[in-house]
Amino acid sequence: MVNDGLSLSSYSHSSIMIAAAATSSIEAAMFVNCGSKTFRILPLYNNLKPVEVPAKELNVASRIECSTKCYHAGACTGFFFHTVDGLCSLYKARFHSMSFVKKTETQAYEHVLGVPSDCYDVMMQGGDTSGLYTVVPGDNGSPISVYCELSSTDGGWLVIQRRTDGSEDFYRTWNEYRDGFGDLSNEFWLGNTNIHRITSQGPYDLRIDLEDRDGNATYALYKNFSVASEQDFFKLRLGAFSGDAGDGLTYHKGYNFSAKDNDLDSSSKACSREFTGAWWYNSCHESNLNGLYLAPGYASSSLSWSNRGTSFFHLRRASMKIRPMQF
Ligand SMILES: [Ca+2]
Repeated sequence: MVNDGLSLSSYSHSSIMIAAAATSSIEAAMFVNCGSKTFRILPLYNNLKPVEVPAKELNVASRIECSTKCYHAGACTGFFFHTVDGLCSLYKARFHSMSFVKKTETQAYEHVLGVPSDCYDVMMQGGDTSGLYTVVPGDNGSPISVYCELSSTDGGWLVIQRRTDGSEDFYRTWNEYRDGFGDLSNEFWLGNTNIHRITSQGPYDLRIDLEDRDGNATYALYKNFSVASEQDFFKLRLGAFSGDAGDGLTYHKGYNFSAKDNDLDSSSKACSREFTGAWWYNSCHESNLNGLYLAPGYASSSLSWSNRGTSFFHLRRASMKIRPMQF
């Protein structure tokens, strides 16, 4: 075992691939119930072991027995189970706050808190109907009302933005984007502070669904999505792209959020006012999902997306949603 002391925040993509590759064979064992506690498997952390010394370590016959030990160990928040030698390691800290080294044949399970911290928790606790839910992120701050997209095949998504019909005004101020606005059941922005709090809990996938004026639907998926705090200007953090929509967001990676009353972009112009939206403008954009709804004229001044800046598409619908990066 190489003690390279990797922390999750500084992970290379190859490390994530190692963890992700282990997911397919263990989907049947996504979670285990023990008493009133549910432990969900977190494949991102599989084949890894925390550098931190466990609160307790013992040999057991199965992961069920390991979860029982965790259940009875008071403050135990999760465990790592070695599927070959049966070593059961109990921890009292949440995994996303730890550093890891490689350890093959290890599965990671974390206790699902009583109150869901995102829509994946809602799903794991039995939620199967899309709609409004209340979540409390791991910072134990104030509850957040969210819209969860839940389905038996591809559920657990927390929607952070949606455009459908132009009924909501999206040309708004920094504070309105910070706090969120709109109707969670239709058009809205969840709020940069809320998005920051949720995505601070661990690595998240971002899925963007788009529909152009002719009804053609495409999507873009990004690994490792998060939004920084207001102190750090709600900077966009983003990993690898996949999908059939073209990559319209990587150009914005690492840039501040800007609104019409707060120009924090890298252009000498104010991109927010130039393109009548609020976004992580660079100099200026390859996507403008908070732009005016189907405004006449150039698509780039409107709710739009481009394929690496080559051609801009007017969009009729758009939505952005997140879930823990573990599928
Ligand atoms: Ca500027």
